[in-house]
Amino acid sequence: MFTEIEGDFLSGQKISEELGCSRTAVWKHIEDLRQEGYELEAVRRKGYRIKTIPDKISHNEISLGLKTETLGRKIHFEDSVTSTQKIAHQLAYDGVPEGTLVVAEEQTSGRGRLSRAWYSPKYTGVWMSLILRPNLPPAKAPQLTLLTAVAITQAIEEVTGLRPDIKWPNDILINKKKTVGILTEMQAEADKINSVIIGMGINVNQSLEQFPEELHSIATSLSIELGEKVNRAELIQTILMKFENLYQKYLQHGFYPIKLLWESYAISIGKRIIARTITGTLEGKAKGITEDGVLMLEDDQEVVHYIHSADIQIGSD
Ligand code: BTX
Repeated sequence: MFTEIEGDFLSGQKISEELGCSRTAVWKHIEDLRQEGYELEAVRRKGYRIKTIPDKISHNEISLGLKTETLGRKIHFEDSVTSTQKIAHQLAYDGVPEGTLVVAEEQTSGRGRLSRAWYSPKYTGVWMSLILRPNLPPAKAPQLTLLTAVAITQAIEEVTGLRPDIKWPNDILINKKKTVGILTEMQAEADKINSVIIGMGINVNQSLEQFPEELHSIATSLSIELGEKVNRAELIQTILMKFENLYQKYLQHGFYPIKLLWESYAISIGKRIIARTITGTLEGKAKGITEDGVLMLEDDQEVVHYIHSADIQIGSD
């Protein structure tokens, strides 16, 4: 009915009469459309009008014009999944080649670290998992989180002109608000990685109202910061290009060149921070990262602590 009326108002009464359903059912369907990314205007006595239709991406849009050698050469694309990580784990276990990418328009149970939830609404973000098979010991896998952060930051800069900051280890912030989350998981034996699965969640085209209330003060999207919509397929292609470039450098020359780039985007270094780890909370100055990507925190007694995993809160300089 909305297609036929071509952008004009359609009253709830008319929809309910024509479809033979209640006004409540109409309202529910309208809410479903909103969830799917349609922007609808509701005006009293006039009804509903579709303002914008969702901007979908497709397998073709991602692969056409992609210039990488291995990353994203095989793409597993889905409209809706529980979590791209879950699918990627199964594919990795089944033996798919390095560079295989799982992309979804929506995740119904996207996840962050420590089983936290990652909000991944339809048609608005980039929710994807990349499968790598580096010939490395498992202890090196966290370096790939930092490499991923650099690749995504460079891609955001190139596509939007925005200047993101990286907060150790896995957040990318714009104007101090979380725009990207990275989740690195692996399948490994004691001394050998079988596969690393890198989950990337990027808020691209959400408006502030499309975030749940509890994220309003801590999260943002590229379009909120830029003031215009961003082409998600182009962003994915650019991330894959940057990633491949850095990954080749990393495999050839080790972590050092990546570390330098990472430091150039890091927001926490030199600042007072609070690090919440599983075993307790530490406070002090962030000195930098080691050659392995481990965070060095110097406390007020000038003791340096090496932090492998934590949530970081940034204080003053
Ligand atoms: P994290 O544990 O650092 O962050 C999770 C926290 O971030 C949540 O507890 C919440 O406070 C906040 N949060 C949740 N959703 C969002 C959002 N959309 N934007 C900003 N903040 C949010 C970060 O974990 C790692 C996230 C990885 C997500 C990708 S998406 C593709 C792949 N599949 C999957 O299930 N996870 C990864």
